[in-house]
Amino acid sequence: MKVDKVVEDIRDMRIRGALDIALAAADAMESALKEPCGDTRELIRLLDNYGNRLKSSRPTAVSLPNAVDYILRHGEKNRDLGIDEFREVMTQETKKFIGEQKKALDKIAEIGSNLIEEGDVILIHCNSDTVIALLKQAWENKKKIEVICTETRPRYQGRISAEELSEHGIPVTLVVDSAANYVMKKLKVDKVIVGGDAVYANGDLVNKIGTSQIALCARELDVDFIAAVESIKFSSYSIMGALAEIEERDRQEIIAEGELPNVRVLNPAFDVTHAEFIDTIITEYGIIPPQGVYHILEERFSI
Ligand code: RUB
Repeated sequence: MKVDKVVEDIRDMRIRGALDIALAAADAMESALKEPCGDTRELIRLLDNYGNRLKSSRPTAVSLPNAVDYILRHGEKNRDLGIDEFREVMTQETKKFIGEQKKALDKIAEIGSNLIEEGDVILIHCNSDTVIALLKQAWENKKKIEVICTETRPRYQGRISAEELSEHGIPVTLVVDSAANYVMKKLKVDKVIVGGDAVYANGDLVNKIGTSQIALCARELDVDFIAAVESIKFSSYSIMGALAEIEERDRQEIIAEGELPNVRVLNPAFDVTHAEFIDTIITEYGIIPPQGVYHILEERFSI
């Protein structure tokens, strides 16, 4: 069954990155709509159950519960339809949702590429589809940029970014995470651009572990720190004080099994960069300061 496979793929990070996780969950919910069920109520119960399983596959990216809840809300709205019509309407809604997320990514790439200046040296962290799309767009717009990728231990998503960008012809330098401060000075970095897994109503950004240290260095060196984030990653839960759970992953991602048995190994996968360190957030609605997140939440989720 597709939902089980997607849950497993998200948990084991074969599907990763906040946007892809949301798209895969929506796609799995869409295929669940085809499952045999006696009536609409039964199908809604099944969707609820699948939705909960999908939501618990990885804890941090808010795009995942946002995507599932979007579909479940539409399920509730259409609960009085007969089963055939319900399947049809919900399939269309889910496809529309997926289409909108892809459009949001393109829009951010377009808006973000306008922010890039000729000759910019840009440091990125981890592997964000949104950031990669933005940089490729800037390159296609004939801006001669250079990109520094941190390798992003322990899972080395920075290598994926380096490969994707270099295959596109963009000059790329790969550095260890702890070189961020050094290279920002040495290679005269103009901008840091990162993606996001969650953005709180106060503008704080949750992203791959190490992001907040890079933001501190950027502030110290007066380098622009920019987040490129679709609004599906904005957390309405944060208004009620429910912050994202920071995933802690297995120690064996850092150290071989049996090594240093008496040492505690902590492997957090994400951290929080406070709004005061973020200069700009690029969303599909345009460029906003971190303080603008609340207003988009207000409009999008009618809080
Ligand atoms: C990925 C990560 C990415 C965001 C944004 O972490 O932190 O920066 O998810 O990515 P992981 P995108 O590899 O642990 O999932 O822009 O693709 O949504």
